[in-house]
Amino acid sequence: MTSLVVHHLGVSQSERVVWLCEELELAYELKVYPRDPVTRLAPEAYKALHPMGMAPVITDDRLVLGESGAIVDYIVGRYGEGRLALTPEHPAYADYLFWLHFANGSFVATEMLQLVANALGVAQDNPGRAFMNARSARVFDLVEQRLGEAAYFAGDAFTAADIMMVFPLTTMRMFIPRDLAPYPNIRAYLQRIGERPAYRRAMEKGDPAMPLMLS
Ligand SMILES: N[C@@H](CCC(=O)N[C@@H](CS)C(=O)NCC(=O)O)C(=O)O
Repeated sequence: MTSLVVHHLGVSQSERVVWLCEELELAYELKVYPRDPVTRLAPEAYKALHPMGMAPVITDDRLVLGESGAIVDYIVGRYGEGRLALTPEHPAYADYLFWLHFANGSFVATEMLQLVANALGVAQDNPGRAFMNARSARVFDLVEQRLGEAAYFAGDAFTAADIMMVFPLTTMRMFIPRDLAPYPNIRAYLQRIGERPAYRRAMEKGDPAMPLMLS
């Protein structure tokens, strides 16, 4: 057993960390925190874990670490033994880095604009909507194109870049709906993801009541 503890907030991007640990078959401890039933935000016990009070958070001995990308890099680097990451010598290294960072740097960030606009009641004919919709369409078009070129984001092999990219393609659509009908490559990719035993195990452990947004 490692000293690694994954603190998973229900229906959130910390599902990635549970999934990563399952893919690597790590001996980790999972603590699940349901969202506050009224605010739908993280409960006080979760907020107390890290100064940012957001999911995901891991603890590892005396370390407390937040931020999805940092956590994924940490676990892959510390416990991956070379699995699920590409090194600078690999021909697809730049693709690996691009998608690993695109997931939160551009994809989640773009979709969050829509979430905030909806929460603020921004009118559908507000000119800002056209900007947001165009940016969101560019994201989905780019992802669709990539999945027409390669089975996984970094090429032939499943990597941590996929673990970062799947959350905005799946669970995030519960908060910001997006019809995947125009995106056959994304739909085929999500079917492949859904066949991974580690993905199934992670979702069953972290969010057993949550529908899997694989189509
Ligand atoms: N960039 C951060 C974003 C974290 C984030 O926004 N987490 C959401 C869950 S998807 C959260 O904690 N929401 C509940 C809250 O803010 O109380 C990361 O990737 O770790």
